Amino acid sequence: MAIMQVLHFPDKRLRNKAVEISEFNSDLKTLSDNMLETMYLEKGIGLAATQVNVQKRVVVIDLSEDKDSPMLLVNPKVLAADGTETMQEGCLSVPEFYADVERAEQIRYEYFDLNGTRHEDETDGLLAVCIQHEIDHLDGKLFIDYLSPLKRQRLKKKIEKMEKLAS
Ligand code: K1U
Ligand code: ZN
Repeated sequence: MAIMQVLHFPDKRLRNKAVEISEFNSDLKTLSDNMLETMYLEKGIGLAATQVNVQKRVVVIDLSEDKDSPMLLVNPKVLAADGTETMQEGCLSVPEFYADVERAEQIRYEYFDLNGTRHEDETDGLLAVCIQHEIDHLDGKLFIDYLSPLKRQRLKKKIEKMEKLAS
């Protein structure tokens, strides 16, 4: 397995739109293993392929305390959404920044597994938020896009300050 480099905002490659997987082969298994290892090392609960500069619709998630319940979602899609809820979100591509985001509370979603088998399920809470956050990544969208112009301006200043300190 290999650790992949996670792209950080404002890297333009985070705005690429990922394409659907059509071949369920050993390359997909290698990609998902590498993404899981990277997500665990970075201490995230999710990771989308776009964040590691792979433009394919692949997402990994593990919400378990012991990090022993990995989920792989290939070509994930929200089929139906109900209600709204606001939760504080973070992002491995926007380190050290957290903000409240309003999303659908409950979702029905579909995805494919490594064998190309289709699954359909319903969920809410953190998993629903995480799936929506990761699908946004596959569409080139970041959680900070939901912020008010004032909050985005503050974030931009914070990042510029951090970049100055690092240089
Ligand atoms: O996609 C990513 O950047 C991963 C992201 C997923 C996510 C976290 C919180 C809400 C929605 C989506 C993270 O894992 S950020 C890491 C983090 O700060 C965190 C870890 C555990 C619980 C909550 C946040
Ligand atoms: Zn993210």
